[in-house]
Amino acid sequence: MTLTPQVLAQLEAQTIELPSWAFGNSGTRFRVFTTPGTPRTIEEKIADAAQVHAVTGLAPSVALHIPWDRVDDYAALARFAQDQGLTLGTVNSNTFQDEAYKFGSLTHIDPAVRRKAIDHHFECLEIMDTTGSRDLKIWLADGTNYPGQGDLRGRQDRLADSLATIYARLGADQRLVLEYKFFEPAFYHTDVPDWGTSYAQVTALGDRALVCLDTGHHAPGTNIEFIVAQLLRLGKLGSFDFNSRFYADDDLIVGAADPFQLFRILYEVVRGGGLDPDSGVAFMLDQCHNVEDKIPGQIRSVLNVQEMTARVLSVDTEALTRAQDTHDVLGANGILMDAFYTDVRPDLAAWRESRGLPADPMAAFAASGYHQQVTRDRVGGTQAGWGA
Ligand code: LRH
Ligand code: MN
Ligand code: MN
Repeated sequence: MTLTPQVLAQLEAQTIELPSWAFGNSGTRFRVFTTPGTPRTIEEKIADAAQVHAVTGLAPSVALHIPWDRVDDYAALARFAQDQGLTLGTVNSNTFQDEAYKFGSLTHIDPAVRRKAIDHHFECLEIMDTTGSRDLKIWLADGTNYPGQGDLRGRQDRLADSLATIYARLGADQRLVLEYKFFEPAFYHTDVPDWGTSYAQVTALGDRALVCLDTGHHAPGTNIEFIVAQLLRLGKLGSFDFNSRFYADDDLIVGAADPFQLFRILYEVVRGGGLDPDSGVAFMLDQCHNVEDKIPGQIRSVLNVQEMTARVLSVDTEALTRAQDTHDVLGANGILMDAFYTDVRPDLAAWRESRGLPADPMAAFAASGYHQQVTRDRVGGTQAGWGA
């Protein structure tokens, strides 16, 4: 075994939250391909998420996106999730698909539109009160397309006001996490484009406001692991939206495009204490599966995160520190690369089996017949939300 009992104990505590929208149909602006067996309701999305947890033991909670997952009775939904062995996690607000928000939501010049956007966040907080969710995640599409279109400074000020109003409504155990994204759908400027802006805004709010880092939301070449290190150092890393990208906000399977980047990010997470259960750092996926099967896509994703975490935990940190302190440049780099190139999969398979989980979760799901069953049972899937 390469993985020591201490490493396995740390891995045992790791959980990764699944996005409800990963189970629905989604697409690009060119086409949404439908898939037989796609969930028609949030309950069916939760049932699919339960399959991921059943074969991996890694994903005990599901994030909701409102209004995509709006229901009449959230207490009943929470009970439904519980019966499936899951809890309802982060609640994501959505102010990017309503006609009223064409020129902004929390930053809008018109107080009536800002009020509508704030009220939507109050609805999300009420849902969280019922479901027991801890985190309200805010991502804004707000921004402009042309220089001069809006007053950058005024928009920041209005954002600060709106966020303060929402923050004032948080329950004692609730948190607000503010996600940034450098462009899209706005192309000239985005009101929360980077970690610095998110950090400045949440720091003004208080201790229970933190930054959400979506790994797909940076310019090419950005050193994301540095941002992770800095936010952990500042005590302001609230959560991750994991996914991977080649070009823009591709929302592909985490660790697929650049496994080494995922390793480097997770190295800084571990180094900064972000894996400790009391660190408050939430691991989530934010992905869509447009051409591949969705449940296996999510299984592969959580396994990718676990495998890369295991490799990071096998870094010989003592030797690395020694090499760093003595300016042994190639030695230090070699120690990190040794861990990156370590194949932990056989160890993880054996460990899974020892805990009553399938050695090969992908194969176990394929053999379960679940996909064939839901394909027979479900006719006419709903979209994940992008077109809904
Ligand atoms: C925005 C984003 C944000 C949304 C999700 C569907 O690009 O990453 O987290 O809520 O996609
Ligand atoms: Mn995201
Ligand atoms: Mn995104």
